[in-house]
Amino acid sequence: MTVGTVAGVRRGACEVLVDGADTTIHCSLAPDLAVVQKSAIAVGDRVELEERPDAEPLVIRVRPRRSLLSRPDPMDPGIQRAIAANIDIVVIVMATRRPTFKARLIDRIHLAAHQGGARSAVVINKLDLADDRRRADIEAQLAPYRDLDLPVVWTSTRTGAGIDALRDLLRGRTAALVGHSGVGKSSLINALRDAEHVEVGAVRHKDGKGRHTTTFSALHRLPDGTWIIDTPGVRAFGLWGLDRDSLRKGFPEFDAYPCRYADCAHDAEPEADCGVKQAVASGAINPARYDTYRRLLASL
Ligand SMILES: Nc1nc2c(ncn2[C@@H]2O[C@H](COP(=O)(O)OP(=O)(O)OP(=O)(O)O)[C@@H](O)[C@H]2O)c(=O)[nH]1
Ligand SMILES: [Mg+2]
Ligand SMILES: [Zn+2]
Repeated sequence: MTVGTVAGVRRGACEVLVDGADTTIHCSLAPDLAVVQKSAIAVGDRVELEERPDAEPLVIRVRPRRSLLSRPDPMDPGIQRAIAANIDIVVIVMATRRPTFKARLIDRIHLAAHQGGARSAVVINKLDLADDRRRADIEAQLAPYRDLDLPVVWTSTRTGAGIDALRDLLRGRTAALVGHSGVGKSSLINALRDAEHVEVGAVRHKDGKGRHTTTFSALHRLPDGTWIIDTPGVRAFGLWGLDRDSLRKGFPEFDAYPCRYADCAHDAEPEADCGVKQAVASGAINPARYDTYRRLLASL
């Protein structure tokens, strides 16, 4: 049987890197996979192929996944869209500026990674564009994530700063780079490979927003055996299958502050009854994290 790893997905088709091969081959999806392909097949999936004499190979089965990063389809939130499968670590990529740093996205992607069975790390790219004040401001916003033991790496693909540290962090693992358009995900892959391999696109001059240069996820292999999945920039990041329980697990720092009632939602309850609200008021819990928690709770 031929087995390989999905390196790219198109409508009704995908690119597969067959085990032991150096180049990908174009394959068609079996009809039962094609109809549900947004959730059924993703880059990183392990697939079984059926060779056909007069046609390209057919993907007949997707093997069970050990992890999956997914989100609701932005066009149709009732559909789960798989972003990357069988990943060890989700690298949440931000820029110091151009586009604007938004810590809130870290909460959401970290939660999605956790729900999907992967760890996460934060990369702050475009270090070269930040002065000392900007760096200190971002560092302060990163405090809650450092407390959660998320690795943080500052990088610049312009100066090469942090690239070796990132390579060390990812070595031997399968990673997916996720973040807003224009933060430099594809540029980081080029830097890690030490080659101009992936297309990158300039951010818009007037507002520093990305132009959505990468339109499909793609799997890249580094010389040291690390696998990296480049993904298209996200505008927002919805959470698939979020419930009260998984939300609670996403904010473990709240557990240190017991409330009067065990089922406290830390929302409309009076502050006198809510240890979490008191901890926010005293500064012991980061107010931005609490704000994200409340928004996510309201979205349930
Ligand atoms: N100053 C500076 N610019 C960078 C850095 N890294 C990337 N860029 C630039 O940022 C722009 C966007 O880079 P991309 O790598 O295309 O960003 P992306 O995250 O892949 O964007 P999408 O594919 O649209 O999601 C390009 O003009 C890059 O040259 C950096 O460390 N410093
Ligand atoms: Mg890109
Ligand atoms: Zn409470």
